Amino acid sequence: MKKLKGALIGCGFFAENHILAWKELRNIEIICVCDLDIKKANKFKSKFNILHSYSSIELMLKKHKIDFVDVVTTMETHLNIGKILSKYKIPTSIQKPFAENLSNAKKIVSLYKKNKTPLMVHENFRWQSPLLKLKEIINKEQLTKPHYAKISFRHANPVGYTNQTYLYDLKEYLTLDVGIHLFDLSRFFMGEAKSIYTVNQNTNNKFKGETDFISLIRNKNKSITIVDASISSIKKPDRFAQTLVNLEFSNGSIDLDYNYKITLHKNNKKKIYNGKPKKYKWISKPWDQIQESVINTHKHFIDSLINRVKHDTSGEDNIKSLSLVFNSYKSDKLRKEIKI
Ligand code: NAD
Ligand code: 89Y
Repeated sequence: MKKLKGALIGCGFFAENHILAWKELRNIEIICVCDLDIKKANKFKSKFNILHSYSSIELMLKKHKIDFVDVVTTMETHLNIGKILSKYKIPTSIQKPFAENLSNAKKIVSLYKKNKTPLMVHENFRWQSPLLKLKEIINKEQLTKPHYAKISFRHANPVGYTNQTYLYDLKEYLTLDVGIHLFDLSRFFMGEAKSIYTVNQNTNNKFKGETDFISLIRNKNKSITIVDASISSIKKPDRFAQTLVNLEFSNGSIDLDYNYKITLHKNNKKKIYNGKPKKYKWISKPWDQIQESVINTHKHFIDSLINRVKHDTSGEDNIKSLSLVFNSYKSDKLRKEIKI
């Protein structure tokens, strides 16, 4: 089978997970890497045995025939990068947060639409093994009519931000950085939202933005989701980077607890499952479930390209999660429930 040739843009902290995950897929070869800082691109090229490194995206695209691009840069760069890649009609996977405001996200989507080019947001939490397992059990056990969800990401492990120091200065921090994943999970399990009410808090003065938030979402199917997150939740063992979930339906309930333990309650019985991520040599705690999900997310990106179907987390789809994020900030600011 002919390998698809890809390029990776942005050789920073999280890109190491992206490249190691690409190496797990047999039908892929990442032939180029690009970073504005050529020293970083060169170092990345030698560390991961890549053929070419660049500091200019346009130059890279002019010199090579590239089937897809994986963008692992921060949100404020996405519109400019999207303008270039969509002009060259290169199918693109782009990291979250998709953009720093809704207007830029919509501009990126319309550029790709105009150029008939596939665009996926690398929204990886729904591709984590424990969450995929939850979804699989819900479908298999036919849990129906959801009425309640609680989706929680609380920890106090500095590793959740010390590698990403750009987060300290954001006026809007945790909802944009992590809430985006959790709102996407609410949509994944409970369907689309109708409104949101949020209270933000700052419990760590290293950060300009909120470090904790609680959101209440009314969903179109009349169910309610509570989403909460914190970087100041002290527990032993620490919970980073595990998303904990409780879901209730008309005929049962299911919980994803610490250490990937899943408990199903149905027909007056309790059944225990294990949602552990798969093991790979380069994956380790506490990032394991995030690292493994990068492989699953890449696979979804490539499979959808090959089968010419729209990605589950296409740019268009991600605007719905992003809209929850910005309406969440609006709700906290105005102290009122905001219609979506
Ligand atoms: P980083 O700052 O370490 O790396 C980004 C790199 O992109 C930098 O080296 C920068 O020079 C380069 N860059 C910026 N603009 C560029 C351009 N126009 N052309 C080429 N290179 C360019 O950032 P990071 O911590 O690796 O985060 C990248 C993204 O990944 C962020 O959006 C972050 O939120 C996301 N992230 C996602 C997860 C997840 O689980 N999905 C986890 C961590 C980080
Ligand atoms: O940036 C965040 C993300 O997207 O997943 C985990 C993280 O790296 C820190 O909480």
